Amino acid sequence: MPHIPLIAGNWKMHGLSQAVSEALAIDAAARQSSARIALFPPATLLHRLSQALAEAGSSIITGGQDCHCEADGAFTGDVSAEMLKDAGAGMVILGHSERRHGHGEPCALVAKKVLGALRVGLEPVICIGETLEERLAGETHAVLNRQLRASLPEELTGQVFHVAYEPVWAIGTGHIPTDEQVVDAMVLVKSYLEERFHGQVTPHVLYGGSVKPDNAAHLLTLDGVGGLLVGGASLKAADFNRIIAAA
Ligand code: G2H
Repeated sequence: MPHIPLIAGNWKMHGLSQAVSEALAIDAAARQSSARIALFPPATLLHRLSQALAEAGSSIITGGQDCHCEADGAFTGDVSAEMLKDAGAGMVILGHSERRHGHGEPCALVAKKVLGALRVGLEPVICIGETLEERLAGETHAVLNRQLRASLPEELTGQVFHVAYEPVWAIGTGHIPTDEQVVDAMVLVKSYLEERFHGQVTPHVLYGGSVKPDNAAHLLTLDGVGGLLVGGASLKAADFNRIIAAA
């Protein structure tokens, strides 16, 4: 499995033009770090931010927060993987719970989007995670296994991709799972990947959900955690840079 952690900042629907300077301030910390750093700004900022980072000689990877599965067509409001790539992206988040639950995206659609990303060489970060109701009903393992099986397309073989475990009840709530719960999910994901790919792929398996500067270092010590997907705490360089420093 990879030794270099991946620290990813998902800006969600936050950020106007001036946020580009925040990304450049994050670049300053990224240069001191051996971790892989990725930023997922809103689509409107992707090109500008990618360009500014490239001009600064930054190694930060940029990415989209979602994409359509088709390359182009009459899909009002959608953005294709080709367009993300053209705007400078190297990665794309797919199947985030805010897409699964807020936009009713089923696993089968996530799998198609993964194929769209791979078509142009974007690294998909495929999100999975159980709701609180599912956890309380003892269904966590079944849900995660089902999401993995159905969101990772059959055509996925040796390509580069990543998996983010984000318990829905931990997202933006300040509630962090126990160490045991995080490790349990990591073991499940890694067992699934091992069984299916027999060591041919080495995805980063990220933890996401209320990651903060004060808990990042600890989360990264947990068995199997290969990086972090950070939402709210990635918006300000002052916070995100502390998380980068913890990696
Ligand atoms: C989970 C996470 C980023 P936050 O959605 O993907 O957000 O860190 O705000 O819980």
